Amino acid sequence: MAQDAKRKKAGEKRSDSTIPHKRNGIPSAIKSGKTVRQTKILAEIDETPQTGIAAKRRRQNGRGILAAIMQTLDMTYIHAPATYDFRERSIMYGPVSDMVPSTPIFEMYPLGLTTLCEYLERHGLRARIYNLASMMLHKKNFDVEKNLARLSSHMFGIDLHWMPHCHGSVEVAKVLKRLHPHVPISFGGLSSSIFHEDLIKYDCIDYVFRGDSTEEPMRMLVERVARAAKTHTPVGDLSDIPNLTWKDAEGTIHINPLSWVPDDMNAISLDYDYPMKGVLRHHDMTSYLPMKGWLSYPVTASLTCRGCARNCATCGGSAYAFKNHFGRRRVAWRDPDLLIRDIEHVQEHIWGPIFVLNDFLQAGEEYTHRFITGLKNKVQNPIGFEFFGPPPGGDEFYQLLDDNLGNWSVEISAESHNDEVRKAFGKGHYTMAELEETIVDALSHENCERFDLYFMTGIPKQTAASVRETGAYVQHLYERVNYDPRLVVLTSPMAPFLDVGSIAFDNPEAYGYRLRARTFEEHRERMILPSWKHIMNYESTYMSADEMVDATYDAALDINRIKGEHGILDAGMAAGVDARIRQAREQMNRLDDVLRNGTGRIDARLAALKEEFERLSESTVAEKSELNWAFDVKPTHAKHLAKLWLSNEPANALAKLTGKWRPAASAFPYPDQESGTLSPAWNADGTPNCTFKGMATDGMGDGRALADEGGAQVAAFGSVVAPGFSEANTNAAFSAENAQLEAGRAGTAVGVGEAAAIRAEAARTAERDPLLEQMMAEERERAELAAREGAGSAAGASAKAAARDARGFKGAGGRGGARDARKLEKLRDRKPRG
Ligand code: B12
Ligand code: SF4
Repeated sequence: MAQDAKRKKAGEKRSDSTIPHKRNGIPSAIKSGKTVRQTKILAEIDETPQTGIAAKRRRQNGRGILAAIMQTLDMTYIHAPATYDFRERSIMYGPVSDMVPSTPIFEMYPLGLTTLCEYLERHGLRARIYNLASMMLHKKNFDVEKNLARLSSHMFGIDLHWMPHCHGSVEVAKVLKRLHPHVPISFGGLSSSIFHEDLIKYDCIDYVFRGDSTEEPMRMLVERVARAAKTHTPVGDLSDIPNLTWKDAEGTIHINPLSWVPDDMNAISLDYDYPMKGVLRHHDMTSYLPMKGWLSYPVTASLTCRGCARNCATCGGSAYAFKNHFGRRRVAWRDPDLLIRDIEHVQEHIWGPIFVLNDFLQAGEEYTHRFITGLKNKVQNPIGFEFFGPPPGGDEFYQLLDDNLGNWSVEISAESHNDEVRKAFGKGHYTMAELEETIVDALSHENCERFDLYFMTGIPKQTAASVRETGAYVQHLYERVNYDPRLVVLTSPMAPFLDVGSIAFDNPEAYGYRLRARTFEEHRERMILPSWKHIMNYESTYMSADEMVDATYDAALDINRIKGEHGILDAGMAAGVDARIRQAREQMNRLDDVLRNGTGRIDARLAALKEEFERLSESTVAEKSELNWAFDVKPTHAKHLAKLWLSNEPANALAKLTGKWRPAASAFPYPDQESGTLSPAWNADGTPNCTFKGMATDGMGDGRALADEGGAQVAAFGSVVAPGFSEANTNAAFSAENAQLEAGRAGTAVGVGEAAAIRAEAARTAERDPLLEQMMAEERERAELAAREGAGSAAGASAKAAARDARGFKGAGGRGGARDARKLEKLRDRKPRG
């Protein structure tokens, strides 16, 4: 009773009444006993025939207690699919993932899982990654519950970094809690940081980490939870762990200050040592794979920083979002020497292309020079750089790339060809004319391998007519570069969500949006609607959802036709994309018809369309393998891999014999994570290190702030600021938010419900429509059925159903992806350079 009253007071709701209610790994509860459900599942495993895993388990029984002790890890990170039961549901995801290598269930896990694991390993803890989404995609009829039941860990961590995982992450947490009721479950990632107050209210979630740097806070918690589990003592008070939102033994919610925001990114490992050693240690490749088909297309990423100096209106990773929701007031850079070493080390073992993400040009001239000249004679894999606008220095800068790299590529997202629209989006810091110049400059350089240019539909002020003009603009652009096939233009919709935590999400009306989902639960509901048009959490006042779908497909058709006609894209591939776009459009019409004119349960009506939905939810707006770059495997790769295997396998086996896991930490030394250095926007002596128009009074920091030409404050001392940053190219809301911040930063307050990340007026619920109501009624029915059958949740009911083969989704990788990439490279090579 007392517990219930406290929970009510804390605003907590019981989302799963079947879960025995022991809070957050209170270790007195960490017993060897299993729940009825867990015992049932393990019994089922043991009743299976004398083949496969069950038989293997029996064979391993001889190792008994030793193996059981050894197999309990301190931490297991699980990456969930975006929609948990995607294998059973019929959803036309559309082109939501066409611009990333993943399939529409977004099986790629955040890079942070590798840095978290490595950091824990380095500190004597044992951690692994378990990419559940990848397992569900790769393995026919993969049984989620049976496999999750087998995991043995003192704590679980589930990433909710990207909002599309709001459905899958929570459903997996529910299943895990049912199977391992005494093991605490933690959440983390950018979206978790925003919705931490909602997440902690779930019975199945014990801890939520906020912020973009959780390695050290996580180490503090895992150490305590693991120690408590081993000694059968309580975890105790956690109020000293930074960035943590948690529940105590009574279920009372606590929000610790978001005070752990390191100023650089040098204490973490991005050298891919951990995942390679992890695979060898656990003898399990699939659960570490970052995406479907990765083995045939082993792409890797290098991150230059955490945070961003720009303020694009719809971006949940903008300076605004980082400042308001993740407590970051300056960009945290990775030292260029470390970045170079990361790249060198990665390519010893992995032959795929390396994407250098987050524009390093923001860090200034010195950083740029050190990084690029430092790469000379060290890069053998294809390498590409993401820039947020035309690089300063134009031709001279590209010459620097040519002088130091034998093969480089560039990627820029212009979003719209229309300067007004781009300005409203927050990319008014350059004009389209300037972008054209930079494309011409880049392509005039011999070593430029490709230049990827992205457009996006659904951004502020963009009308359907403007989207449809994209084709004509792209035609003009290709004419200007003489149809150089190294220029690869792509377009996609802003889908499925307008980023939570972005300026536009927090101020939708000011940016011409009507939100269809504001709260966490509303987002979860939308994830199971019939198509991407329905799932979207926003509608623009400049074009309806239907207009957006149509205009997106039209623009994509035009761009594809231009590329096909002029040999930028292989004619066969272009014809395939053309057919798929047209079929996808027809399928959307058929779906509307089924929804409008059909009767009975919606899920039953959609079931017949499932196969087509899957086929038309990839490579629609563009051939997905266009994203791929060709690469070669060299004998040195085989040599290094053999060396890695030889130096790890026998040692791992030896450790196993003594009932231990051998550490999988990086071989390189890294310091512990701390806070400390100043942002490149400010010099060490406190003077501004960027173009600004004046000083203003800051309500947050030390009183100083940068001001724009009108004298308005644009950023406080110490916060992230891009050169040329001004109110004109961001927006009024930014200043308004800054004014609000004087009273304390939203999302970083420590009182429950006080200055929450989502302000009260923004947290009001969105309007519901009849389709959503009907689908939610169906979900309730499923949940009731599941409860009667003892599975405990709607998703559990689906999971119990025989899982269908999910190989309908291909992703950008696979042998087909690599073959297409080679074909396209040959096209590009035909073009005379210079
Ligand atoms: C790099 C990047 C990517 C890379 C990701 C590489 C990778 N595997 O991580 C690529 C290009 C593949 C990508 C794709 C997408 N991205 Co992206 N991406 C970014 C970018 C530019 C930087 C992210 C970053 O700095 N990460 C570093 C830090 C913050 O994260 P991290 O180290 O991985 O993890 C740390 C913390 O987040 C936390 N954490 C993370 N997981 C967990 C789990 C637990 C249990 C705990 C405790 C902590 C924790 O701790 C980690 C270690 O300290 C941001 C924009 C920005 N400026 O931030 C957008 C951003 C994150 N992406 C975004 C989106 C929407 C996407 C896509 C969904 C787009 C799409 N529709 O295709 C896809 C999803 C891909 C998928 N899963 O398959 C949005 C997310 C908004 C939101 N809240 O949902 C952002 C904010 C902006 C944007 N629109 O691009 N992205
Ligand atoms: S440049 Fe814009 S879109 Fe890219 S991460 Fe920064 S704010 Fe987001």
